[in-house]
Amino acid sequence: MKLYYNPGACSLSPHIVLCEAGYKYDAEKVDLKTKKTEAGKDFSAISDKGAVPLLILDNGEQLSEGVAIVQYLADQKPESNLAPKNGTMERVRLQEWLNYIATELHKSHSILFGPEAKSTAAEINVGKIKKCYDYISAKLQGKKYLMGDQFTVADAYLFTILGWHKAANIDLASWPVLAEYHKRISERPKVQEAMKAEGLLNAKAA
Ligand SMILES: N[C@@H](CCC(=O)N[C@@H](CS)C(=O)NCC(=O)O)C(=O)O
Repeated sequence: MKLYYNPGACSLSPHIVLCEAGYKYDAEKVDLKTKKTEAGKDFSAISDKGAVPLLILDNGEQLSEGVAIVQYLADQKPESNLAPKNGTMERVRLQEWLNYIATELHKSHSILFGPEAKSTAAEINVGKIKKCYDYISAKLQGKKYLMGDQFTVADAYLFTILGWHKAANIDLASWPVLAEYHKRISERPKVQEAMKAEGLLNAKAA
């Protein structure tokens, strides 16, 4: 299995899941501006979306979309307890979180990384991100993880996106529940392993 990633980008979420579930995997860095991989390949020729994360399965099949990738990885290793069993209400609750993070939180950041970062639209999106922080913070009150006591793929995803607060010029300290949650997850050994593999541990966060 091989993960195409960019350090600290949304591909960190499946990278964490690969480590948490104990997969043996390869990883190749992609420069999202030049679309070149670290091995010098043209990433646009590999991925028709030109976006990370992209997972290449052992049979050569490609899997894109972070939310699909993390659930696939969790389901192949049910003993890792990274996702409740398919068909249960708990699984639907997990999907409810994954979809919220993807559509409301993750994508509100995209404009902040492009040429419109200083636009009014970007400012509006920062407001949306803050509203998401309010909502998630209230839901996380008194809980260790999004689904309760069990770390799941939704936490890998939320941790990754919360790591972008500086790019949104937001001080996470204004949401103490989120700041503690982010710190708690950052200390997990497998999260550290994924971050180290991406060269993030001694670098300044985005
Ligand atoms: N819908 C995709 C979005 C992936 C995405 O936005 N990837 C970003 C990095 S966080 C990317 O590769 N952007 C480069 C580009 O679109 O040119 C998913 O959720 O996996």
